[in-house]
Amino acid sequence: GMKNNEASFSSLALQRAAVSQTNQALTEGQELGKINLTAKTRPAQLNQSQTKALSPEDGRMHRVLRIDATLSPRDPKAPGQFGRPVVVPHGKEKEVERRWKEGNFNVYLSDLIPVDRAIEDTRPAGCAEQLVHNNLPTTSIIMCFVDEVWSTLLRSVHSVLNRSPPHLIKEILLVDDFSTKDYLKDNLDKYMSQFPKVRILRLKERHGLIRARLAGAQKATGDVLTFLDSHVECNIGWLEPLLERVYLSRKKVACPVIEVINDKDMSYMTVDNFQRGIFVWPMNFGWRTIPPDVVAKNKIKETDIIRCPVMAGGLFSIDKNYFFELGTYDPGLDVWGGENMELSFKVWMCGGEIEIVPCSRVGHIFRNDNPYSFPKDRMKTVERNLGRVAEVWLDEYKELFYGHGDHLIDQGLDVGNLTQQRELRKKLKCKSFKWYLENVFPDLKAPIVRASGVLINVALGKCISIRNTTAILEDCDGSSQLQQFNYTWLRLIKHGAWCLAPVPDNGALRLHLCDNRNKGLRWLHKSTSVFRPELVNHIVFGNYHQLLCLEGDFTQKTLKVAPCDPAKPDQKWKFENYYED
Ligand code: LR7
Ligand code: MN
Repeated sequence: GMKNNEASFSSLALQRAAVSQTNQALTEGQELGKINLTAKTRPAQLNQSQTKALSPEDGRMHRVLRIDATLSPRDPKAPGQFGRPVVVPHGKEKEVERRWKEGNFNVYLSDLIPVDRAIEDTRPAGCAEQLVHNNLPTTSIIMCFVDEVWSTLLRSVHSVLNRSPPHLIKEILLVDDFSTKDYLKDNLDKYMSQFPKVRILRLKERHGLIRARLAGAQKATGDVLTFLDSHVECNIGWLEPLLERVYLSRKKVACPVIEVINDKDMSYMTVDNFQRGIFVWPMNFGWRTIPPDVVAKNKIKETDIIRCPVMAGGLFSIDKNYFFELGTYDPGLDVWGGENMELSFKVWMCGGEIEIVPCSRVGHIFRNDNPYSFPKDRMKTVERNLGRVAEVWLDEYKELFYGHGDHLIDQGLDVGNLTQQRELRKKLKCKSFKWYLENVFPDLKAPIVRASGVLINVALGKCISIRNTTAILEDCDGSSQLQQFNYTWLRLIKHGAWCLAPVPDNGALRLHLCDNRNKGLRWLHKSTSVFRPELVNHIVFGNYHQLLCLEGDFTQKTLKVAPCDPAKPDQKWKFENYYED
């Protein structure tokens, strides 16, 4: 059957399930078989015969792990130590509640936990034995924030400093996106002055995370840019495997496995293996587990690199020059959202790859809502950003984006000027979205039309057929070209370049040259029930708008639009084929 898709923009920040017992194994095994789910180059493993041969001169060496100062923490009994859950002290519930909104997580508990707490080494077995090159590129860590909670921001920075080989960290750039909190001014400067590698960059107006990251990238001096959110905890050995990927190919964009720092008890929790970053229409990011049979058949190991259609967005390493070659992010994206889609499409379609590196783990506080305010409406901001992405990267598939957000079709989304972004795509000679679908994300359901074939009147068992510039009812004949229609995501009923449309005023039907922007051509098709034109200006009876339905009259062999009446069976229509689940 056909679902009526309600607009489904995630109104809340994405939650992530910590380890689950039941993997939602989806049935994409067949589709997934078409692509390389894992990278061909597996990381080198240390074995007995190699040990002797390995010396720094070989260009390879052991992983640097001993530099983790938090393995034996100062205070093993401190709350939250080793990533354990913290219990709210008796009588402090009110305070917890009061402070929650400072970050939309348990800020009270965060303040109780040491800023350099130890967390469990959650890497899959085998990671500690992996080898990386000893001449890895250096990286600049770019962490932008707006009104981040003090203890969380500090813990993020400490986790980078304590769990990264110092020689690989060129600098840590904290980009303050015009925060309003006083403690993020002098106090932060003072605190960070003890770490020579930490630099604070302050924006003079609120730019949002996209342009804030770009400001950081402009100032970065490392070979690689590593972006992080400002409420993370980098785990043991997180950095080397990311840089190793970029070192192997400068067009690889490497993401850690993002683990969960619980917003309620601040515990550090691991997540299921074998997850890819994906999206569903209208471009909502999500994770999807590779089905167990696919894992088994392809002998995918827990430590294998996983190639992803899209990245989550917040945490990744990318070669700095490559990032600029790609034209960075679209600087026209505002505040929050959509930039992960943009960069993912750009990377894949323009010759790069997005990978999740299972031996690299970073915890992130997942929360139900953004704690900061949006300069403009949050939903509209995200939709506009996604609209820009759709217009530049999705080609003919952009209709699926609009079609899955019902209101988007009519809203006339103003996405701003796109000339530069489209020219960039041309200049980079990027591949088509169709190529992306076939080669990177074959399991995405992306039917270019919603329904097709003959269009049958359910009660009469007769079909619509083209006659000159109009349409009539006649016996169904699937082989007749004149009876073939496509129902598109923009709700047009198309016969080639021609669209079925009601004649204004008299309710008759005619063919009109298709035009995606002409609202008068749109038909809402609900399941297998009725067609009705949208409320459009030219269908006006007296001085009120009315819902009109397509109606067949068999004796006359004619079609017309008439007031919708659920009791009338001659207003029920059905296409031969539907492509939605
Ligand atoms: O206006 C802003 N200015 C900022 O500097 C808004 C945000 N920010 C900062 C903010 O303080 C934080 O450090 O930008 C960072 C990301 O903002 P969050 O933490 O509110 O975003 P999120 O974790 O809810 O959302 C995910 O999607 C975003 C879409 O634009 C970004 O790509 C985030 O980086 C991204 N986070 C992750 O990928 C972590 C995993 C969550 C998922 C999925
Ligand atoms: Mn975040």
